[in-house]
Parts: sequence; structure tokens; C-alpha cells
Amino acid sequence: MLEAVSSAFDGVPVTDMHTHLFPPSFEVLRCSGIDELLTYHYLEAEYFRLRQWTPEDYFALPKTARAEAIWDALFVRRAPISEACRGVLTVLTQLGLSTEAHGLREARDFFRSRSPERHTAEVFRLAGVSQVVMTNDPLDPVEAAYWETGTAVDPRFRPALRLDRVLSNLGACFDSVRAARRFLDGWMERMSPLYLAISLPDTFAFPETSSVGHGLRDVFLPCCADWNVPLALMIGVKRGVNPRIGVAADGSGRASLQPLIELCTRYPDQRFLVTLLSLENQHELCVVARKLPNLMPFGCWWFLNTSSLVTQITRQRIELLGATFVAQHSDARVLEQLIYKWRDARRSVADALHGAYQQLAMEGRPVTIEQIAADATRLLTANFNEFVCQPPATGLHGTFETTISCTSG
Ligand code: RAT
Ligand code: ZN
Repeated sequence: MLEAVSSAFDGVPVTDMHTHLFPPSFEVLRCSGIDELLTYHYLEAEYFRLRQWTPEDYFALPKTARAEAIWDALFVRRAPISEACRGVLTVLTQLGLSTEAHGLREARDFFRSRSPERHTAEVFRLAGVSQVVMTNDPLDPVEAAYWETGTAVDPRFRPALRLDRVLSNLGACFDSVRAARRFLDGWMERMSPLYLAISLPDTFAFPETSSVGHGLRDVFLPCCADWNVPLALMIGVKRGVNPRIGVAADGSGRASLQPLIELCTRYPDQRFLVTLLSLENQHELCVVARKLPNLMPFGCWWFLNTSSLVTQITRQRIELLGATFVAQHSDARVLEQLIYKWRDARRSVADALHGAYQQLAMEGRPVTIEQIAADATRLLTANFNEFVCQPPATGLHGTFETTISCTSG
């Protein structure tokens, strides 16, 4: 049966609902090729563990030299056994390139020879991805310039308005709630994002009298309501644990889920896409989602995106929620990462679902091929598309239990 489940997953074109990718037309921001793959911050963190260079010396090198240092240390001098290392090898193999340790020349020549448009199409095909959702920061001057000059956007790249920077600059950039709303409304109109998103620390609280609390209550939630889009909350990141190592500096921490309960019950007609970074929070998230139909758990984020954890977390979600969540997003920053991240995700989610089907079969209720295909589609794409595109069912208020605790069944 595993074969049937795997082939159902292979046949589903994925909507990748959170990436950091940009379309070919956003030339400066587009990230692709072997040097980008090797200097991915997941690999940089592993490289710094070897203590060969100080972060300051490493970051002073040109990107090609940084890529060579990482290739030599992590791929030539030792077996590249971590997930992030293995991913680079998967990409090389899938693109028909050698994984042998004889330098980066062949790969560099290969990527240089590709036209961005054709290469993007080929990567999407190999990854089985039909659409990716970007992370669009309206306060990034380079990115904003592309939008403001009306640069054409490949329709496979869908926008999501990322508000971390707006949130941390609310007071500094806008002198009133109305000014912040006007700014957001302008971007909603320009971009038509599928959702608004913010990442939040493990200490996130709601309601609270901080600028985060006010920003959510007075600016972001009303904006989501007026434009009928969900708010994505990515909770549990401790930013800058070791600032010396740049983008790789962030860590994770366990969060309280009470703020989520407050948000989902106080705003029952709004929709919340939620991912939590801490492994210890995953069971609580399932329990809370059982109570709150306007909460859609999504993905195994960042440090949780490893094969064994994706299978474990997905298994738990299936047991508690059925197929009513978004199984994974890639978080790809470099185009070709789609290839390995989706190959791994398909396998891990298929493993989890297979386990559930085996148990059903033992109860004398084997699943049909159609049911398998329907579940694979729900988990990889339909749940997200439906949640984002449809308004919530009316009368949600009545479906909530009166008291919600993170631990009751
Ligand atoms: O996974 C990552 O690459 C992280 O650095 C973050 O981008 C995280 O996913 C985020 O969106 O904040
Ligand atoms: Zn991300």
C-alpha cells in the first residue's frame, strides 16, 4: 500500500504556501544556483559549528569563496549527512549534475547556462509544484520598487504580505493607526496577497498593551477582515540568539497557546493560519485546532522540517485532526531547494498517512485509491487553497465550546 500512497502524493501538484522565492522578473531578489544553495543559512549554521573561520572573516569573503569553504568542509572532508547537506546532493542529482567532490565548476557552468524562465519551469516540474507563495515585505526598498513600477509577476508566484518589519516600525513609520491602515490598503490593492503574515516570538501574548498587541488589534486584524484574507501567525522564533552568524542566528522557544485561543475566539469570523516552531508545542496546537475551526495548522517550520519530525508531527496531526491541516510548506529561499524539500516532504507525509491507513485496514476498512488521492490533495494543496479563498462559514460562534483549555480533549 505504501506504493499507492507514495504515487498519490507524487501525482499532486503542490501549492507551496510559504517560501522566500521571487519570480524571474524580480532579478536582484531571485536566488538560484550552486553558490546560493551552499551559502543557505541552514548550511552556514552547520559550517560555523566546525569553528574553521570566525563569522566575521567568513562574511568578509565573496559569496563564491564562502560557497567553496562550505563545500570543502561539509561535503568533501566529511560525509554530508545532515538534511540540509543531503538536500544539495538531491538537487544536483535531479538536475543531472555530478555529486562527486571535484569542485563547483560543472555546477556553476550549468546554472550560468540556464535561462531563468526555462529553469524555473524545469524546477517546478521536478519538484511537482504548481504555485509558490512568496514572502513580500512592503518596507524592503528593493522589493517595493519592483511592485511600484508594475513589474510583471509570473502567476505561479503568489504574494503574501509579510508584516514583521511593518510591525516593528509601526510607531516610527506611521503617526496614526489610520496612516498605517492607508499604507496597508495601498499594498493590498497593489499586490492582492493571499494572506497577511507575521512571525512572533515565543513570548507572544494577546491581548497586550504593547505595540504588537495594538498593531494586531487596530491595524492587521481590521485589514484582514476588510479584505477578507487570513492572518498567518508563525510563532516561537527567538530572533538573534547569536547575531554574529547573520540570518542563521535565530533560535526557537516554546510558546503559550493562550494568545491563539484569545485571537480565534475574539475574532471568530476571521481565519488564522498557524505554525509553531517548537516541537513541544505541536500537540497543544492540535488540541487547540480541534476547538477552533477558524485555525488552520500549517507546515513543520524551519528546525522541524526534517524527515523524521515531519512524519512524527504529521502522524500526530492525522490522529487528532484527520486530514484537515496543511501538511507542509518548503520555506525555500533558493529556487532549486523546492526539488529536495518537496521530495522529502512528500515521502514523510506519505509515511504518516500510510500508517493511518494500515490501522484502518486492520479494522476491516481498507481505503480506496480515490480516498488516498483525495487525502493527498487535501494535505498538499486543497486545504490551503480553500481556507484562503473562501470566507469562513457563518455562525462559527455557535460551534465553539464555551471554555477552551490547551489540554482538554
Ligand atoms: O526558514 C527560514 O529560512 C527562516 O529563516 C525564516 O525565513 C522563517 O521561515 C521566516 O519566514 O521567518
Ligand atoms: Zn520563512
